[in-house]
Amino acid sequence: MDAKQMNTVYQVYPKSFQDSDGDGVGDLQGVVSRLDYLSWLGVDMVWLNPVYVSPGYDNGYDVADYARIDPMFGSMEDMDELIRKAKDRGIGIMMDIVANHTSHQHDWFLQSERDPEGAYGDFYIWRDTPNEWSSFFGGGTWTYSPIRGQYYFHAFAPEQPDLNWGNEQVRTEMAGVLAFWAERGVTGFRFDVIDLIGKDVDRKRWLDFPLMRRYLKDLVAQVDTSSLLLVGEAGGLTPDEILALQRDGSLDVVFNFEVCALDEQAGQGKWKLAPFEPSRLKATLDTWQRAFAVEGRNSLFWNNHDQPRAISRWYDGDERAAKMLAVLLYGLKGIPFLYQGEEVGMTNGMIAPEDYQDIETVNYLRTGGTLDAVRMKGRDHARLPMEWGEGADTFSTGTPWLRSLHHDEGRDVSTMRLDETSLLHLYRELIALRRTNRVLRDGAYELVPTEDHLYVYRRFLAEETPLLVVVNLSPDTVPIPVECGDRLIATEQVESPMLRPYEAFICYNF
Ligand code: TEU
Repeated sequence: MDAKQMNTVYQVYPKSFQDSDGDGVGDLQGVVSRLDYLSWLGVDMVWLNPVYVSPGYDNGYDVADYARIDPMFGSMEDMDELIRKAKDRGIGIMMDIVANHTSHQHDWFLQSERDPEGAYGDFYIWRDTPNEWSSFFGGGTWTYSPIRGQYYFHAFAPEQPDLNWGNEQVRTEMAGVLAFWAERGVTGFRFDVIDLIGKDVDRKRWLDFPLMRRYLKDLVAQVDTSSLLLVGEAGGLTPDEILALQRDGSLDVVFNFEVCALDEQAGQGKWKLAPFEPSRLKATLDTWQRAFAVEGRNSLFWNNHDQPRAISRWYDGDERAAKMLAVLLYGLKGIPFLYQGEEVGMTNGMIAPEDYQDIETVNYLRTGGTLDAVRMKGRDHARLPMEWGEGADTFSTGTPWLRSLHHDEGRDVSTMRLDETSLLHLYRELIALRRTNRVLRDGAYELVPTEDHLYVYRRFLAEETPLLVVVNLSPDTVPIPVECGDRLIATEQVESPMLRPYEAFICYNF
């Protein structure tokens, strides 16, 4: 398996995927027990959110030891078993590399705090006088350490001090982390907020691109990544900057969040909601598809552990819209990322106000935030336990660490597996189609001009028969605007001369 030619990556949020020991928290043996399901679904890589030792202020994105597994998730033996058993099924494992910051309990930080002149003294960003800058989780970016008598910088929580990427030693240590996991047999890395390694704290700039590019190149050059899929989470990069990193061989694809922000008021942060407009979805996707129409690749996703369910935020949970979004995304050029539960149409559910746990949401509510915004954008809504089914076949035999007060009837794996017309089967067919159809996987992209409530695009590759992806973004029944050949896949079972509400299909274009 060539990881660089990956078809579909499935994202597992380990805390919420499958609990194997009844403590209400998902774990690595739980993932192992679901490998047959993932293999049936047809995915070829699993991105695991962080499972390293962590005090858990940000659910594992505060790493205290990159080379050990948190006991909450199991042991290194469990991890090795997962890598091995996944490989037996042709599935690779992608590790989440949190390189911008560590936990305040990481040994590097403890030493940096105590001994400014020591080996780790310059591993973090220390200043005598802080400037005024807001962190992503609310509050300022600087916290005073009485031990060192200086302030340290943190883009996120005070428990997540930022590493000093200007220090060559930091890059070498992080390359060591990559090498450690590559040797254990993982097939990819997802670099958390990797654009932030190039920030300029004194000038209050989150991104100095040439700096970021240089640091990342230096990191990647120290490890053999030729057969690993490199994914960067980097919301601040332009398409041209991404292309530059792809040419460098530093990243294969990048997560950008323009689509996720379509229901936000521009520039006002994630909590200020704006009505979702399908025409803007089309325009944004089209811009990104054009940017990588010939060279490079996009990442394709609707949700992740930070982005609550798109069908809840945009389409009131409508299952027809879920199918439409599936066909729309799997028709595009790039690598699709499927977030656990998306394949059964999981929605944001309903969380009791006192049950919110995410640091970002808790801070927001504490400082006067509204529940309406949290119910749409609060990250806990993306982290509800996977809906496997009823009875013994559930997420946990114990009390889940996070609970939804509302469950959508029939939207679970065991129910949908029995129904060949279900969303789950549609995803399985789409994944299989991308595996076999070169045009879908590698073909160029071209927009077919239509009215705003429709999104029609063409995919073509050399002498292969081109494809058309026809999507009705609206809840209205409308005429089909183009001539279509045979259909390869569709949201509806029976063809109709009109496009029904949220209908979508892929057909040949003669
Ligand atoms: O997220 C980065 C990021 O940009 C978030 O601040 C994002 O804007 C926010 O979650 C939206 O609500 C990554 C991880 O995916 C996230 O889980 C971590 O909390 C964060 O980095 C810090 O490591």
